[in-house]
Amino acid sequence: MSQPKTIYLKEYEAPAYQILTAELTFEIFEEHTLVINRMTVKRRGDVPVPLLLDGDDLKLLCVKVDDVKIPDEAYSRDAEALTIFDPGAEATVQVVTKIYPDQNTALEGLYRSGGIYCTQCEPHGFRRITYFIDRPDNMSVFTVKVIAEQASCPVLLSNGNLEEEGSFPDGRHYALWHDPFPKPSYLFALVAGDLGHISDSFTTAEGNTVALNIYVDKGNESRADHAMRSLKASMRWDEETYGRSYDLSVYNIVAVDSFNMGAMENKGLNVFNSHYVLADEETATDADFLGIESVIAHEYFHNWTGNRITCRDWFQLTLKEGLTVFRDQSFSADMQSEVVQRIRDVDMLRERQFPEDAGPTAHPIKPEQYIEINNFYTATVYEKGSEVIRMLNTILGEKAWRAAMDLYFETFDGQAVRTEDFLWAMQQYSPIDLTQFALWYSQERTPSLCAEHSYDAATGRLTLKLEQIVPDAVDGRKQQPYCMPLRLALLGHGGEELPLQLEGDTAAQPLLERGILLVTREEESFTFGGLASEPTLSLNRHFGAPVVMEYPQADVMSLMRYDSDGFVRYEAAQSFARSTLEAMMRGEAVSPQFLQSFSHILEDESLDLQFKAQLLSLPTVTMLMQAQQSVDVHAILEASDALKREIAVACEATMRRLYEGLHRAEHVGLEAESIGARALKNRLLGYLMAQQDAESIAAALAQYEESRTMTDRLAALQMLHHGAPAAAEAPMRDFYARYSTDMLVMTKYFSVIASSPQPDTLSNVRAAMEDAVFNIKVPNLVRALIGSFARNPYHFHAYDGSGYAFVAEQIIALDAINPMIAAGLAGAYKTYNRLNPHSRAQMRDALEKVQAHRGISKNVYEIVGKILAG
Ligand code: HT7
Ligand code: ZN
Repeated sequence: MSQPKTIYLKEYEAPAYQILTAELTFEIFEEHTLVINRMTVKRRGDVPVPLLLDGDDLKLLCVKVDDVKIPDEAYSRDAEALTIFDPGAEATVQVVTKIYPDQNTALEGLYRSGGIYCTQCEPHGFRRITYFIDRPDNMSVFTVKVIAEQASCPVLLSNGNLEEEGSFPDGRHYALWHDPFPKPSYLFALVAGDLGHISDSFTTAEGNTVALNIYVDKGNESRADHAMRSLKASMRWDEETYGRSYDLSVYNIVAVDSFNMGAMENKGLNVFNSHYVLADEETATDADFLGIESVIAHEYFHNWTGNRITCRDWFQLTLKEGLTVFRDQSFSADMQSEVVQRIRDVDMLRERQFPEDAGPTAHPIKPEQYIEINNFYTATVYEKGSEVIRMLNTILGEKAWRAAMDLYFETFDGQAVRTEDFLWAMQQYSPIDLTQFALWYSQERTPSLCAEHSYDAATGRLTLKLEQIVPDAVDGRKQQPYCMPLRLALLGHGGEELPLQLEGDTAAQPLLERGILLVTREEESFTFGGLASEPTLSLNRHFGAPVVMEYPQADVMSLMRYDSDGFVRYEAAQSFARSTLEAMMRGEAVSPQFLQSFSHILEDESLDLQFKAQLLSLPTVTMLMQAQQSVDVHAILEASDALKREIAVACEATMRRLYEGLHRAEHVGLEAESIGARALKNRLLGYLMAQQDAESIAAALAQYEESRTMTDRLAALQMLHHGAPAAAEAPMRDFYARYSTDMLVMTKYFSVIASSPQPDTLSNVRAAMEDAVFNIKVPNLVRALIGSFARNPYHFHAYDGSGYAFVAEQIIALDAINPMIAAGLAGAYKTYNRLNPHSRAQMRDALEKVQAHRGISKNVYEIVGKILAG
């Protein structure tokens, strides 16, 4: 392909025109859709300039200015835009385009999913519907008329409020929607089809009634109840926590099966991947239920952080995404257990974002350049973005945070703004100058914070030395030390928190009374006095700073047992397990202290069950890879499997007793205790199954057969298929027979197949691709089968290179169908630069085949190019 264009933040210019209003008529026919788009446009400056309207893959039928068809020489067209040379200072511009939703497999713009017409416009989908100033700093008031056949499309939806509906004598009907809030085109949405729905209502704090509707495929209505409950809880939470109420009289959600991501926050008409709407105990796991609660909340919270206040340009994406992830994480922490949620969020950050930050596609949460913006909906922009917001929240403290957020909402409501505007609002209430803090927006890669302490018994003083290791940027640029809040405590022998008596310049530490040190320099020391004996240091509590904490002196055994900060307890357990695995990789035996600490947790009856299940988990392969200079996946896998077996042998009797006690019929609900019981029980069964003994296999088979929840059934199925494939044959057949008509459940079946360590996994994946249920055009199925395989460390990294070659082959095939999904899959190769030489050479071969393929999309081009250059 020809060299794709790079877009730079520094080259930003406001558009020359604004589209004040857009009246759109969609005439939906079986084979195509006509889009009549009538815009009022206003030039910003005094001098005549061309009006540039973005367009992609459109068939243009007509252009009019002020209701008169314009001659060919008054405009020009290329693959990306329609340019009208001089429409005047104010004009009505009308364009008519013809589009083909059925042929749209990229799922951007207007497409058809399982018979339902729906749209996805963020970031650049609207230009695949009509010519428009398709950028977020152009905000317009939309009025939308949808016309379609009544029989096949009884439901016609768009943004805002329904103004009018009616029918025509030819069997067609229409609906007219008006959204009074000016919005960018990426928030536009349209849905048409034959859908069932559930309805409810919500009364806002201001006393307005909002109609709530969730549209789903007919027959699935009862599976939307949890989503509705989550929506109402989110609406109440945003009122109570941020004083933000909903602003239209209707909130519609539509679930579709083919969707590129989780969901989309279109104003008043969210479109969701059905995975994040549909759930019941028979078909959804506990993780699915939690995922629905969190994604429903996320999209709802965007109404204020994203829609009412939007981004000036796509470089500002974290302005809405980082902030909204922070808001949804806080909501989930309030709905569930705070520490369990924090551990989940940190796990996810370290599992997905840290490797991204360590690899060749690392970028700041606010990137400065891109080729394809779709490649920047990343864990960095979202999850690290949320951690940066969390640090601001920590620095300000709850009261000042709320005041600063109020100021942000009041000042920028109705505008398209930058991260600098957000930081301005924060600065007004911040106890510190945020200039250095702003580096978190412009620098990439994860810093390490190395801690060392010394205690002087004679003076009762402890000195803590901190050193920030800030890696260079991907392009070799030197980066500066950060300003970060470090939560800490000094613990006495019984785990009690001792007073923090900092000596020296305490004025520079305004957050100390809240147990927070501000770390700002590359190297610094802090001395604490008044300590009768040497305390245990508890550092980076609650994971308040998103860093790799290196503290070799940490007293992990005490921290695991006594720390009052649940996150540090978890961190100590993980760190002990990690050093044990590293020792095993060096050929050492498992230390008795590790096994003792493990059984101490196992037998602690005071622990919350979900938290206990987390404390008993081992670091993932991805986490262990991060600590290796030259990654050897197979050594990690061998050590991990061996440690699981050793733990199982050492703790077998206790594990069996606890398992039996937890495997009770009454544990079916969604309350924390039942979720915890399932989490712990399945963690224990996982260890027991590592022995591959008859008793454990029988227990897993019994669990599969008796299970009344998908959580238990799926856990048993996975353990059997991965650990005892012969015993798993009947359950696998049974599962397929039960659920083969349910696409969402089949994604679980495909994931089980693709994530197996068994030697026949690749051939099973190839066979599954031929299964009648599999459809390469449905992203959920691709992610479940091919995506799970690409994350399967045993087979993706197969010694003979077959895993790398298979995924490359799939990327090429998928790229012709859906470039966004293909580029997502290419992310699996991000470990390239850190692999051992043998694997690296195999990976290079696979990636070069992708790169050399003719007609590769710019999505895949950008990712693969960066990986190979890294
Ligand atoms: N704001 C949305 C991001 C998005 C997206 C969603 C669905 C399909 C394609 C998409 N491209 C970008 C989702 C969110 O963060 O809430
Ligand atoms: Zn979002």
